[in-house]
Amino acid sequence: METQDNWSGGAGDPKTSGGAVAAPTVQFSRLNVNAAEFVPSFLSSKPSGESVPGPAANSEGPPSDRLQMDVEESANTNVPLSKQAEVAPDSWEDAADSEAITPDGDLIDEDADGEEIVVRTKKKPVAKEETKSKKEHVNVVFIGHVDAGKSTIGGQIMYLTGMVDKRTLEKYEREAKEKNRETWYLSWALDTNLEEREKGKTVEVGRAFFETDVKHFSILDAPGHKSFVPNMISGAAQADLAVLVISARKGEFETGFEKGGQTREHAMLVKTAGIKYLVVLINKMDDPTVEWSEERYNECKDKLLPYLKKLGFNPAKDVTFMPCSGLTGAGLKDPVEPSICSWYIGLPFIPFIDSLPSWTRNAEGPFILPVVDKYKDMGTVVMGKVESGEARKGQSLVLMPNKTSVVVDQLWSDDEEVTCVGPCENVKIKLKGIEEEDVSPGFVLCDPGSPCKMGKIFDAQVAIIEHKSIICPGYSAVMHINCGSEEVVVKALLCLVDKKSGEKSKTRPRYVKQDQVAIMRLECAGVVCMEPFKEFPQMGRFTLRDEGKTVAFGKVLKVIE
Ligand SMILES: Nc1nc2c(ncn2[C@@H]2O[C@H](COP(=O)(O)OP(=O)(O)OP(=O)(O)O)[C@@H](O)[C@H]2O)c(=O)[nH]1
Ligand SMILES: [Mg+2]
Repeated sequence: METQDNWSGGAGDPKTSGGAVAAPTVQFSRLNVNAAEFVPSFLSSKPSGESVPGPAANSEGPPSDRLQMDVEESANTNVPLSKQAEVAPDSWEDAADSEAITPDGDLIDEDADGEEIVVRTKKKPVAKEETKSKKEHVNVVFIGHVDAGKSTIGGQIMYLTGMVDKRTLEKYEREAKEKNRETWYLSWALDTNLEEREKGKTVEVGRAFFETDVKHFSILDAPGHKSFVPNMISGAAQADLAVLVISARKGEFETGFEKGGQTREHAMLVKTAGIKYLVVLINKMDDPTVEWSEERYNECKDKLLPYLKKLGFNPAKDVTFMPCSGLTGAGLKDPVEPSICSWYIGLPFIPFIDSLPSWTRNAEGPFILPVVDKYKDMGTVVMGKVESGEARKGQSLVLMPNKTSVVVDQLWSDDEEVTCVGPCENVKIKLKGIEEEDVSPGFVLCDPGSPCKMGKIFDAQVAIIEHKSIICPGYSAVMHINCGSEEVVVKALLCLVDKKSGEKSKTRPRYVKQDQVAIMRLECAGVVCMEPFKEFPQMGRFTLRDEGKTVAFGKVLKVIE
């Protein structure tokens, strides 16, 4: 019997702590309550009895029907997962940074390996008749190799939770058919531009949201194609939870996981982005080459696990595997029919992510919003995920690194207009006092009382993961830090760090190579918003990419100037 292999094996509602028999109720958003079950024509014309009956294959009522999950068999979570994660062995970065040596021989106190965000000044202006989102916000990024089914799963979830109605899907299906891409119609809910629909490939991170009784989930649908990894990185930078989508179809799992496939790079990039929890959806289980085979599921799982472990994910606590079909919807909202799949008894995907414990929300800290994107709409609108603090209509903020003073004119949390936004929310903010041309992704909207740090030259601990030749001073690459990117040059190599013991070499290395960790001084082409990792992990970790490949990842130890 395959149970949900989740962290600590329990998927019980963390809020019902200690309760051995927790039965949380998940209520979906009441949008489109009347949406009828939609069965695409190309699926309904298939011979019956097959495992491909249409999106809401396993739901008996309309998509937004009340969903009740009895988690009795897996509700043994007595320790909050967030606590468990704290004690989980972490990646190289925690082991190898206890003391960093500056070129002057100074010791940088780097012994705090926690991921806690430093709380600075308290600031909470009072506003009357405030409108703000009341639910807990969770940002979920879908990652994985090209064509694994990320957008299809995203679209299916939108349908199952009543966010996309039957008529829209029928329209997508008709239009997709005209483009000879009929099986792609579900992905159209997230692949919205022409190029994406014509080629059947996501280019920009798609955004959508759905709600349950207690949580508001933002979907970030990342592109799988290797040309768009930079977009994927900015999606990962905004996420709290990553969902690695794997195609179980014969040949596809192999291509996606072999060298060159994006499965490995994506998993590594979300780990580098600081995401601690991973749900691995083994998708396309309905495919004729799979037919819900437990053997194939286990094969995929067993091959992936050692790699995920190597990245620093603890299989017992940080990773949960589950089978599904994005195309039919099986395993997403409702349990898969036992006649189709009798061996998996864990929770389906949506109830499972709904049952996860809360993510840290730092509402008290200063406002910080790294800008992911911007556009013009009768003013300058910036988009991104609030990392900490709150912002209200009329509030004065500063946009770093240019220190431009701006005033909040209008705010949206996902698509809903509000007067106040808070941590973890995916927001749009219209600003007064700045032109759209003067904002770039990677800028950070801050509280004027405690703006984020910025710099051009900094020391960092860098792990080289893939590079054929040696890296010497003068080497340049593109650094992706939070939502921005900038060209950087290695100014000096300061010391090597032993990966196991964390010990630093007494002499300066002449070069570094693959699989080594070094402390180096880097210089950016322009001024970049960054914070020492120790003080604000989300703004202190970065990736170096060169010639379309992720070469290294690192963390900022000290901003020099
Ligand atoms: N049989 C089957 N096909 C699926 C399933 N999920 C997705 N597909 C098909 O796989 C193809 C790719 O799906 P997408 O959702 O566009 O894949 P993606 O991961 O978003 O791809 P990129 O955005 O290019 O990275 C489409 O033809 C889908 O119909 C599934 O569960 N079963
Ligand atoms: Mg896609």
